[in-house]
Amino acid sequence: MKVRLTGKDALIVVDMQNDFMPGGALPVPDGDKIIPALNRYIKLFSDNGLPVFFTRDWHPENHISFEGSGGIWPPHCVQDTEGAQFHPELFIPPDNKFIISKGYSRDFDAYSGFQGTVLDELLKERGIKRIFVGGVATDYCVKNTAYGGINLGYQVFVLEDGIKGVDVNEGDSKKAAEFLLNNGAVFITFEEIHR
Ligand code: VGL
Ligand code: ZN
Repeated sequence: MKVRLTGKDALIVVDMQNDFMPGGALPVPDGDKIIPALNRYIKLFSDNGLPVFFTRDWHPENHISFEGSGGIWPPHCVQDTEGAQFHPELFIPPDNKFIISKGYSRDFDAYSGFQGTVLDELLKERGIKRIFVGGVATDYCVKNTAYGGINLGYQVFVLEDGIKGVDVNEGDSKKAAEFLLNNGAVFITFEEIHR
């Protein structure tokens, strides 16, 4: 499918933070391998004057999602730590970009970039109708952000060449992709964007 970008499109890059990359606290295998592809999307959107949103996991110490605090995850993406920083090779455009922090309260977790954030307001204010979602992890925050967007009325494109999953259980990422497809998401690759 060929897709032509319009002024009603926005890019959402999910959680490309050090702790989710190989060597980090909660690594997504090969999470860093999608950076060149994501950078191509980021430059394309940015060059076309379209907004780019970067979500980030931004947990306090002792966050409920952490093992030892009742959760299932090793501590990760603690606010203001190196692990919570974006990967140094991720291209952050100088303007028309937005950082969306989520999971910032001790007692709430957020797999979706829309949960407890102003992401929906920022998109609606700008007249955005279609969102293009990439990043990590396919089976958690990408899935929930894309699904959140669908439920809020956006047409959602998932970047097939710009996502990676953790697959705690084998097949989780595949299931997440099927779930999103069944709910109306469209999977695209960079080559399918008309330029
Ligand atoms: C994520 C597990 C815990 C994600 C965040 O970004 O997909 N996964 N917190
Ligand atoms: Zn988290």
